[in-house]
Amino acid sequence: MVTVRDGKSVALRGNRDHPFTRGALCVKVNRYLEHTKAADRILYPMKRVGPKGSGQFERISWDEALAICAAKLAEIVDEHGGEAIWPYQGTGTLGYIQGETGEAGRRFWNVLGASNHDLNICSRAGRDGLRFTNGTAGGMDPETFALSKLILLWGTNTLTSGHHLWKFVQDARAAGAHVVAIDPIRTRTAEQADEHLPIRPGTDGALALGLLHVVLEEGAEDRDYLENHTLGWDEFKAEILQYPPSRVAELTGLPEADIRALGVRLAHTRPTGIRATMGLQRHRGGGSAMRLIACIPGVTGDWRHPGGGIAYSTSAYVPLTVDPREDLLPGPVRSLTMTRLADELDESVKCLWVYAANPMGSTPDQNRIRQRLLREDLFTVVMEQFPTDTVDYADIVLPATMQTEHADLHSGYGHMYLVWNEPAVEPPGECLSTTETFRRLARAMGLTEPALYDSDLELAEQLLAGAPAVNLDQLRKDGWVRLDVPTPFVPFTEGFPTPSGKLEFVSDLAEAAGHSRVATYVPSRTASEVSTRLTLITPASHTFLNTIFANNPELLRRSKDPTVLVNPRDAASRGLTSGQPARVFNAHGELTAKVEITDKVRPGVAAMAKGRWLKLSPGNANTNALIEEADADMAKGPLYHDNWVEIAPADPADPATVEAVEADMTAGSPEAAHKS
Ligand SMILES: Nc1nc2c(c(=O)[nH]1)N[C@H]1C(S)=C(S)[C@@H](COP(=O)(O)OP(=O)(O)OC[C@H]3O[C@@H](n4cnc5c(=O)[nH]c(N)nc54)[C@H](O)[C@@H]3O)O[C@H]1N2
Ligand SMILES: Nc1nc2c(c(=O)[nH]1)N[C@H]1C(S)=C(S)[C@@H](COP(=O)(O)OP(=O)(O)OC[C@H]3O[C@@H](n4cnc5c(=O)[nH]c(N)nc54)[C@H](O)[C@@H]3O)O[C@H]1N2
Ligand SMILES: [Mo]
Repeated sequence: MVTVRDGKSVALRGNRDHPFTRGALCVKVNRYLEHTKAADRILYPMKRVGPKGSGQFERISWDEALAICAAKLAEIVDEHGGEAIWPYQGTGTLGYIQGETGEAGRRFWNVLGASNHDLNICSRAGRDGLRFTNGTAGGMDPETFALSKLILLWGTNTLTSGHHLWKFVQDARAAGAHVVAIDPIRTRTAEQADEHLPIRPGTDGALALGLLHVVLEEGAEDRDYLENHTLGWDEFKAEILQYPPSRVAELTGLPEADIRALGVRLAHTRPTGIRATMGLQRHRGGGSAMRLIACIPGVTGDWRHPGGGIAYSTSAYVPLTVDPREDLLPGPVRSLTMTRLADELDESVKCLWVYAANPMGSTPDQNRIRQRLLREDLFTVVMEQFPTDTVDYADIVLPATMQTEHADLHSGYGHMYLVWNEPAVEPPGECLSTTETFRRLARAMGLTEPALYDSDLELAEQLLAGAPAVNLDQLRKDGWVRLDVPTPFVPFTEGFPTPSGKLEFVSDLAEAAGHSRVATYVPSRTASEVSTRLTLITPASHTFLNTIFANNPELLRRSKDPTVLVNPRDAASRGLTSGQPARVFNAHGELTAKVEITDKVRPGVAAMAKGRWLKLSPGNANTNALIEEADADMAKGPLYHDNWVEIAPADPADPATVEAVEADMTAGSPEAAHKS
């Protein structure tokens, strides 16, 4: 909620009446107003005046910017066909009107016949894995964790990446629940848990099978549930029996006694709630791991109880879609894959249109992407709020509004509410919302399709057609509404949305898609090899939201990054000392970071948070310089936590050492980000 005085936003607070957030904001969003007014905010359209990548621009009018874009798009469609345009949309906003879920702009792209964009960068591998088991990625209402007696926080850093859930974990604890974090890193969440299992990365599927092995040893499987609500138990049971705790201990690097103890606890604690989020599916075997973990409640019968089951994302419950009007397409178009930018941004692409995305900072294989963006015959447009590393490669930059300045409908993928975002202030400078930019662009191109000109409120009405119980006027007044589900919400009481209507331990769909028919353990890349190198994990930063806020001077200071966490054993064998600048490198690239020697990471693991801006980092690189462009087992998901790296002390004479860049940053920041 924004307090406005004289047309200016002066205060921001959470809505205390909201049942899920209860008014709490995170360290980042607490600074949101400050961020909307930041000195480096992009306020006007700009065109490139220096060489590609130089970040040198001059201000132009919207009329000129639209005329340039319209002419260029028309020329490309004429000469190369619409598929030469790649609308590269990211997750900068998840709003249903302005963001990825609402397909903002998609109708416009369909009229031009632009390539389709597969926005698979975040959570698709896990989603697909869950769908094979449950028919949907939707699971527990996160609020029902308050009712769980055993909570497994599995590959998720709740206190950093979704802290609103924590209150419900604490409520459960107050009622006697035991909380276990399963994570190769002792995160702040793991620190707060009752128990931490520092699992070897990418071996979670093996752990799931090992825990179920103990459940069987205890005779605690729910036979009635297995018989009536699941498919393929005999085959799956045979799979489980291949993973006794002794073998699982070897695979996961966890003590056999700990696996056994958790298995016994799982066997006898109902309800058990599993919170497994995106962290554990950023691996080669990530989709299969989610598929397998989702089998646990099928064996224990946990779906019978509120507070039992698995929760990944609640997006599947949000019934809002805006019709992207595929009928406007001139014919079938190819799909280009968000995580495959370095490969697929080839000569066949003549225009890269980036919005709510920062591929230079977010997408794997940064160094190859940079080379691609330098191509002289590529026309690059970036709609942005800030002068990101991607903006530096733009030919045209279009200034974008922020949340306080545009209308939107949100859901959040961790709760069961719809939220309305009413603009609180006028946009600064000449910033425009995504929808308004596409409306103006359509006009500049002389397009006559009426659906391209729907207003934000018309789009909101269309979205809400999927939720007949929700009235837009009421929602605008109240700010939020719970989805049309009971409280407490227990899913799958009427069966599972799978082909068999049951929870599927065996899946024909999985087999048809080239996976094992029975849910099985697929190790990650780095878990399937023995090596002296380190597995790099690059999870959420506590102070940034992906690359958002990473140019805020205070949050940048608080991040204390770039830091690479290394276990004392691995530091010793490399001659590393704490606080020392080091090179982190592999075949794809390298960066400079300060070494932190700590037993927070298990041996064999190096950890660095995601999200830094390259130009505010030593050596002009962030973790994505080290991430190979390679696919997870499902949905071509990225492998952000599944790469080998080496670490060596940095050459003190190298200008890219941490100290040199820190001195640089304090001298010029945040304007340092503006090169012109
Ligand atoms: N502060 C903050 N919050 C955020 C974000 C942010 O950037 N900053 N990003 C948002 C977005 S877009 C997303 S998708 C979510 C992501 O949030 P999460 O789903 O929490 O994902 P990650 O941060 O990638 O990883 C979570 C944890 O998984 C662990 N992990 C990595 N590999 C493995 C493994 O093989 N096995 C197991 N068991 N654990 C593993 C990591 O060590 C990490 O602690 O967070 C959202 N919230
Ligand atoms: N190494 C590593 N890399 C990762 C990950 C990881 O775990 N490790 N996680 C990945 C994940 S989970 C995700 S979701 C992706 C996210 O990657 P991206 O899709 O690139 O998303 P962000 O970095 O959050 O934001 C991109 C830009 O959107 C802009 N933006 C915000 N709101 C708006 C708006 O309303 N309009 C416009 N035009 N722009 C806006 C912001 O200023 C920001 O610069 O990153 C991935 N990158
Ligand atoms: Mo994400």
